[in-house]
Amino acid sequence: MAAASVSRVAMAALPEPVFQTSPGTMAPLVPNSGRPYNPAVTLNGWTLPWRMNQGVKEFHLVAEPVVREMAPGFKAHLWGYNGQSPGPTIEVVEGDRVRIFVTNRLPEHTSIHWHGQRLPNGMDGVSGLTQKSIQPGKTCVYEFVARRPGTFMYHPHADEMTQMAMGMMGMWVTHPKAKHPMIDEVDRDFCFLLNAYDIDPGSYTPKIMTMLDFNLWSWNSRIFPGIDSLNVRLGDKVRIRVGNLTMTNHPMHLHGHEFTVTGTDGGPTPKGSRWPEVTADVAVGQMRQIEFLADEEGDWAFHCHKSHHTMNAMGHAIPTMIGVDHRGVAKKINNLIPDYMVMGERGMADMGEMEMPLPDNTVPMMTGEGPFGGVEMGGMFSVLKVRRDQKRGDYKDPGWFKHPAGTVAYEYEGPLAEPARFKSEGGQSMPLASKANKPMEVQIRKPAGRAEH
Ligand SMILES: [Cu+2]
Repeated sequence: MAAASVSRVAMAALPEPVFQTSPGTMAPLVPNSGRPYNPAVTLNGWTLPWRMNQGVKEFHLVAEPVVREMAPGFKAHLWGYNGQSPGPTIEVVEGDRVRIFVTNRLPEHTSIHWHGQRLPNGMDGVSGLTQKSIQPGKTCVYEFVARRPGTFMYHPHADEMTQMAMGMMGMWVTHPKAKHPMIDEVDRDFCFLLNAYDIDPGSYTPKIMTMLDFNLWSWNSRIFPGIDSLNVRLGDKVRIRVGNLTMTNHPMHLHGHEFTVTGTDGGPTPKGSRWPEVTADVAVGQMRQIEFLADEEGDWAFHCHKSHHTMNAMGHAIPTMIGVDHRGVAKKINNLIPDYMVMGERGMADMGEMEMPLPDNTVPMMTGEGPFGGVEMGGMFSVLKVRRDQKRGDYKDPGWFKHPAGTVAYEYEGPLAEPARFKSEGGQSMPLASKANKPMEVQIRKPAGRAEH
């Protein structure tokens, strides 16, 4: 009866676009039409609902300017799809015929390339090469069969530098239609994209000309502590699909478990080719799908291993001040600039605690409060939470791990012996050349030519 009440005109029209305003992780979208599958969960994202039209899955993507909350208190003016950057994940089943309507509400033309898909050449989305670009206000239709299962991405192939620097991208998961010899069934299936922005503290719009020196390293346009944790049940088999659309590679590192790379955007990897890892490098334009058994309870860090990528906005042209005593100097500067703070003479950890006044729209460089104090992280960092009592299919944050008694690193309070190395002579396997043993004096010549010691 419900179907009969929908007019032919309505069925012939575009599927109504669905928009998402929340930056939270949406519950998995359980399919209510088409072939069944075990849905994926997009970290701080969502899956786009579809309409079945005579056996074809129809989606409607709207390319448009969006406001993305990258972390609480920090909003960025980006471009994306259907209210968010990245756009929604598209989930289909191997063999599905898919029709995607793409409406352009940007101030310039665009197109969408379906990264990694087998499709007719004219559906590949390369502006100028395989299609006319989609002009502002126009809608373009893409249609193809999702021929092989796997994880793919989508992004513009028109003024790509601008549009990707502004956040236009999304994920695509094609689930296998039947049991697949190289694709295991899993209990949890997460996906997210690695992306990066250059947004000056206090401003809202990314600098699109930046090539390498980005200041915000994000997962699905979120930065720590804005990235949701990955919450699983003890004993779950977990899959994480990570695509990289930044300008550099990201070695993704998981604590406490070993994983294997079970797929790339080229498809599932043969089982005989898999070996255990704790870090997998995801190069630019690549997807890596990792799998592991979550068999250790706890709050396990999961992050990019490039230490500058687990930081938020900072200047890089700051000299190293470790070991420099600022006392006295700071006092003099304070007389001139009352808000002046000494930075970095003991390392940069002080930055995590300091209450330095920040511009209105930004986040501290290193931040995050854990159960034991400051986490001193930012950017590409999250936590895998493995819990015995997490319910099947429950993705809610269970809070901090309650460590069994006697399993947390503790302070040694006994007497400290003098380190043996202070007493030994040398310690090198070969003696130093005699001249290197002499104390050295360094002459510093100032530009004026006056020599000082
Ligand atoms: Cu990185």
